[in-house]
Amino acid sequence: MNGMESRGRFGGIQTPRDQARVVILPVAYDLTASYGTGARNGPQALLDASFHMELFDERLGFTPTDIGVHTEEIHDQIATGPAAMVDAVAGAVGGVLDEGRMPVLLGGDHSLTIGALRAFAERGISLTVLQLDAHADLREEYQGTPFSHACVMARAREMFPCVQLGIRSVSAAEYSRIRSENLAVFPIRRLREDREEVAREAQALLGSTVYMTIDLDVLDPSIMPATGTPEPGGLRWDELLWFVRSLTRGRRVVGFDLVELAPIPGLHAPDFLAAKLVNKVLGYTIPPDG
Ligand SMILES: [Mn+2]
Repeated sequence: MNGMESRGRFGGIQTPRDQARVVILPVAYDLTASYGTGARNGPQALLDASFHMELFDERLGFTPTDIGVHTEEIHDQIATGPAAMVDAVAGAVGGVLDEGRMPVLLGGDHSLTIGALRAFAERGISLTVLQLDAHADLREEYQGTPFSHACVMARAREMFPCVQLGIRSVSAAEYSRIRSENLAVFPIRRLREDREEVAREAQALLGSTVYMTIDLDVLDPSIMPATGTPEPGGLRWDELLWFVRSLTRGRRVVGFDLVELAPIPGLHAPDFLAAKLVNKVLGYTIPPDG
């Protein structure tokens, strides 16, 4: 049923695009990286790792990719800058939406999310953005562009309501804004104190339709060192899966992205983690029966 085995395709399988329910868009982009670079190599490393991964999910009892997954060629960085990159991503995601398929973006820089959300906004799709991240990303502008990875959630909030979890690094201005506007930002401290209560509060804020953006730096650097701006005190693997599952259950997830994988040569565990996370999220959000 699955297409021919091939590297550069998620899980080494390829369903023809016109039969796929999910289209994976790998985007090699890190133009706005401010500290560690190399996120442009993230998509290739994730896809390579996914080739060695067991596609059957032993907890779920099925193979998430059986729903039909098509991986596009890796989109290369557009040198003309962040705004052009956001436009390109919006176009690619829009094409997937117009075919009635679910877009999954692999980054690359977190600013890709702005383009993805714009595609939904342009089509009048209403949704809530669920962000899992160490950073609030609420800066209006950063290093001369409003399309920086540090501005993702500022742009997202112009389009959609947002729920932010796992946050443990904010600027003074971001801190003030979160307080004064009473934004739905759940710091990691609260996730640790009482995750059931945080999940209940977040569920009440999420609508029935969700777009999820996962910045890998939400995880602890001990298991995810391969990211541009690692922050200590992050989630463990099982904690992240618990939140993803709790917050998406019963909701329609119309798309998601996994960003900021910046592979470390010779250290393949983070690449494998990222690949496995995509498979897990697919399994949680789209059961084979629809
Ligand atoms: Mn981040």
